[in-house]
Amino acid sequence: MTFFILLNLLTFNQYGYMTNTILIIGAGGQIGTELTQKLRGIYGSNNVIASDIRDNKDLSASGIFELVDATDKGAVENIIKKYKVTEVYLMAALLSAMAEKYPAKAWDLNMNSLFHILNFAKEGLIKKVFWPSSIAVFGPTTPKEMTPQETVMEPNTVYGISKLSGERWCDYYHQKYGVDVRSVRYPGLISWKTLPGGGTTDYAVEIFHSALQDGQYTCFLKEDTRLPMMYMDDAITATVDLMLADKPKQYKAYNINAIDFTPKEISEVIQKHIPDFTIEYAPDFRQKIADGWPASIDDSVAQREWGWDATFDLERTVETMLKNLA
Ligand code: AKB
Repeated sequence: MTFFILLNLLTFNQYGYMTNTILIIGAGGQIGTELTQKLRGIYGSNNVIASDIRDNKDLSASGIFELVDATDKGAVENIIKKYKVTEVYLMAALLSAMAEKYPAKAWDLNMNSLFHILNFAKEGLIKKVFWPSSIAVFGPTTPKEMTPQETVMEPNTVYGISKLSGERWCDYYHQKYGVDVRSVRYPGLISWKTLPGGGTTDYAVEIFHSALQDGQYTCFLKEDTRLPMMYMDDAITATVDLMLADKPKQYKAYNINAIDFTPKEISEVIQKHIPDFTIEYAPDFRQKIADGWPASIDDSVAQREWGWDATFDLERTVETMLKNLA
């Protein structure tokens, strides 16, 4: 087992050296920040190039950092060639709430950045790609409870449409050109290191900041809106484990599950730690997005095929968030 994991950490670059050089695009975002730290721990700081459209002091202090716009094909290609990159994690995206406000920009960023990377892989410039999908690929006609891996998929959001199209393109490049591209469908992610930006599940992070700062939170979703969520450590483990698994015969954007809760339920767990904490509800346009998403996810395929298993329940997530943010 250890032998195979070590083998997966190594690939041959164009000069025949055994090496694995990783480029993370969108490294300054909520997932990218922690993914960069994790991968630098595994592969060494000099082998993990962080890049983002915005400058990031922490990422440049801990290793190589490049400023890049993910839609700029030439600029991304230059970085890949400069560092002889073998693997790309494409984390740059406009999330669900922002995408509703800027549909054309969301389509441009979410789709064209993916095409560039898939084409680099098709041409043999890079060997492996991670591309994040989301529970947003599902829609109002999808079964809401324990949503299966394969089911009705009719997303009604700009973001969901871009993620489902992205999944289909990844599958196409895998089948037609043998591109090694891997994906998970992230649920809402909870972390204390970096704030999320522009998503519908962002309330599940904002609530902790407001609870500690103001003792009060006004939630933009109704109290009984149940959504699938995950603590960031689990999401990073899923990402890294999937990338270290054997080369898949088939492309699949895997459902991954950890916890699901409503705003009321998470507020009650926070109240166990901060008894005076209060919550109010003022649903806005994000309610409609959330209403079209699953309430819980069936991830049995990921469990079976590459041993996925989450470790953070709601109590542990709340405890970890409050301890670190305080
Ligand atoms: C969002 O809320 O848009 C994201 C997601 C579920 O992909 N967190």
